[in-house]
Amino acid sequence: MKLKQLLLTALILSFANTGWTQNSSHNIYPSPQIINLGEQKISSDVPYQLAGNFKLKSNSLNLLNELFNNKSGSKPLAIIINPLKKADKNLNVSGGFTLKITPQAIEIGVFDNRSAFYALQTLKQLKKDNSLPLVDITDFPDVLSRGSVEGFYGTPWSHEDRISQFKFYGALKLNTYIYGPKDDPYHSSPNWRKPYPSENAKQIKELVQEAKNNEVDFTWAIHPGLDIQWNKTDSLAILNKFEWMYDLGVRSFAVFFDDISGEGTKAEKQAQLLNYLQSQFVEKKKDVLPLIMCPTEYNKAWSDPKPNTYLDILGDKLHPTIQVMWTGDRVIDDVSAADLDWINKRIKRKAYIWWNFPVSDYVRDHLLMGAAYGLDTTIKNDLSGFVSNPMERAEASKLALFSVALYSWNLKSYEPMSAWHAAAKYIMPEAATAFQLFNEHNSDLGPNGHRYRRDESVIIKPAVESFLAAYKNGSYLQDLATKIKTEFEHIIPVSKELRSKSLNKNLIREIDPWLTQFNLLGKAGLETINMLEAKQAENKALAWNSYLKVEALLDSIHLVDKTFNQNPYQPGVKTGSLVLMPFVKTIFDQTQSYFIPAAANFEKNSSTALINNTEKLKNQPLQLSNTSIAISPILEVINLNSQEYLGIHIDKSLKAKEFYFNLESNNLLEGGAFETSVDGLNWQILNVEQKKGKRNLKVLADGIKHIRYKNNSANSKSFFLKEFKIIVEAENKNADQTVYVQDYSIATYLELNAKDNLNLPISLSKETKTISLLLQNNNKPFEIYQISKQGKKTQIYKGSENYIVIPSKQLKKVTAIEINANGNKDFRIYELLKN
Ligand code: 14T
Repeated sequence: MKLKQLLLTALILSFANTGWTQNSSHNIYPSPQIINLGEQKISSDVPYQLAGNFKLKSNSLNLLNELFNNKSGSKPLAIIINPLKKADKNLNVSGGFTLKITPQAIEIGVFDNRSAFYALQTLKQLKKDNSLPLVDITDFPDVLSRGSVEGFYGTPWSHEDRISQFKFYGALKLNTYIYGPKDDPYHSSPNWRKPYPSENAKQIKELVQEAKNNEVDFTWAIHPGLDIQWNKTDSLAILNKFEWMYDLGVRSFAVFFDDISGEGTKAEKQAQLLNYLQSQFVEKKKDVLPLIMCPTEYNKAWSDPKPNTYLDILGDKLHPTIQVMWTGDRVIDDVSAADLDWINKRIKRKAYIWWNFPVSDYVRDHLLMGAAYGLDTTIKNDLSGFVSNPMERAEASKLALFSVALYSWNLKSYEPMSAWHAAAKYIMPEAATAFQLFNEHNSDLGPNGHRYRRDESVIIKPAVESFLAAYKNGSYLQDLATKIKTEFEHIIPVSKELRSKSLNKNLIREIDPWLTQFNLLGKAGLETINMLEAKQAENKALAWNSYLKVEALLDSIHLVDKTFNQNPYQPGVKTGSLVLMPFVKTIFDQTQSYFIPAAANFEKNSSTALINNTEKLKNQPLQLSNTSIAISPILEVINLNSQEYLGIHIDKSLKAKEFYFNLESNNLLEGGAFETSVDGLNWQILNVEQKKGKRNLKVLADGIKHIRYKNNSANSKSFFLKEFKIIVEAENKNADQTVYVQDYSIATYLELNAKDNLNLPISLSKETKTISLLLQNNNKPFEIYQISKQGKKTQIYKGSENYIVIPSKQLKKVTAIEINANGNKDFRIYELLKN
């Protein structure tokens, strides 16, 4: 009856306070389950007097002391804290509480110290200008374990990062942190059997303490599956390691079996080990939380669907209190009710969600600052935990973790967009609007092997799309151009504003290369619109100057991409990659034909592509540069079945020079081979000597346009794709450079270098009315002369413009023109046109 009543109240209240009224009436994050906010306020600028039957721990007391003063004289406010009496099972969970502020007192009902801590965190958020509103709150988490799993590949978070996370979690009622960075050798192979060196041990001890201060359960995970032996020695090795961790204060443990192959993957053995740890460790210690395990088949796509296989075995054999992690239908996926239904039946318990967002270890050139959407809001009874695997950039990850806090505490009230906006304000109150704009254009991941994408630039996207569609059909939509221009104008100052105003210097350091890139994108975008406007006004010279500026900005963007964040996986710095960058590049490419009408269509026609005949790898992106083509590396083991292959086709304009591979394998060439082809039909075995699947070949035969690795054996072959790269150069590199000046392309140009004078042979027909020169001279003066048949040299131009038109009647019996750049090294001649 009580429960029913409560639910009814909740229902009524949630109707009474729906949508904006509720959101605007309070700013409590996460949103309380039941809140009744009064109009009246009381002062918090008073001392407090504790009463009731619950003894607060020091972390809660500290919080309380922060909230009130200890001035003598004013009348103290009674804070009455008692254990909850209600028999409501929702409320009687760790962290559940009631909080009532009346003019006389603050009454708090708690289940545990975490409840009190959370009630006080709520008070802290309610407090404004030294006053508290009258309020009646009943609050409890929908999901028992909420937080993060530091489970990514790449540089683990720093000590400082983690401390900062725990404070953030405490304030947002997140209670879980699972330690499992893939690149900590003491978490995984080779050192999982060994104790931490003393310096690390000391830090872990501190972390456990700081987690505790914030009511965060610090879970330490071990990843033994790469080389575990299923014997007594290794069971004891784990037990010992847990003992050491226990001595450092750890009271929660996990065992991860993800991303392994071979012996370690056996369900029975894994279950046996976990049950052993359950009986020999958890049950003996008595103060350790339920074990968590990450299965090898941790998502639906990777699991054997047949009955009585891996997941069912875990379901049957694992001790019922052991929690089992799950990422969803795929490695990176949204969370759906149907999926939970499927997995819960197999593991015979509620799945513990490992949400692979905003982890970016497979798209390391992108920041994942988008909204956290795709989370089902009806599944609170179907999951035992919800943790997010974040980016290696800890501070930037807080943006998504804020939403994870809101979602996992109160599923029904979760609204991704308003949570995302609230997150920007919460994390960067000093410059929330600028931060929001940055986040809006740094959301998508770009094409990736997991096929996981996110919306990006959603507000401006329709304008950009309509504009481009119309533009391609020859019409110019002025209003949209103006709108897009405004967006770019807003983008330009964002990086400066964030850098100067943000109090979170670590956050700025993490995103710094992207801030640089974002600023350049803004400038490039603005200049792109300037170019379009000049073109509309039929001012070719002005348009050309903008074109040069866009080109220079794109060069800078390219340079930033090649200079910063040079990790070996997805090196570089991408921003606005879904909408804004493609807009700039499309207009830039298309505008070439405006300057050189004869070259009507300069759309990219490169046929460089990934070649393969497997379903699994067909979305693997290529990394292209002027000098190389590479298959984007893949972290996981790749299995090529018999006759399957993987390689690169090279466009005809490119010449393959060198080939690099690193597939980290000992038996690559047993039944498998590298093959090359000119036509894609006839293949030749490429003779390679490889060492541990690694090698580079300096000289490739002429004419090769395809290179692949093919499994010619009857069995499947497995390897890692660490590197598969071809060094290329333009086929016509040795051609006369002056041809670039009259090749109908402004993608190519001639640079004068230190040469002062350039002599360009030229012949004019009767139809030629003018000659135009498309140059770049950075506003430095230069001269142009004409050379007649008799060798007579006369000056026809002196000045410093970039775009020069000379009427042909000024040119008499010309055989050549000569350009004198006066030592200006950056002088470029893009094109000489005869009209
Ligand atoms: F255990 C898991 F639930 C899990 O997600 N494991 C890893 C995780 O450490 C990593 O951060 C995440 C995102 O890349 O995906 C898992 O690792 C993978 C998954 C792959 F599909 C590594 C390579 C893959 F190809």
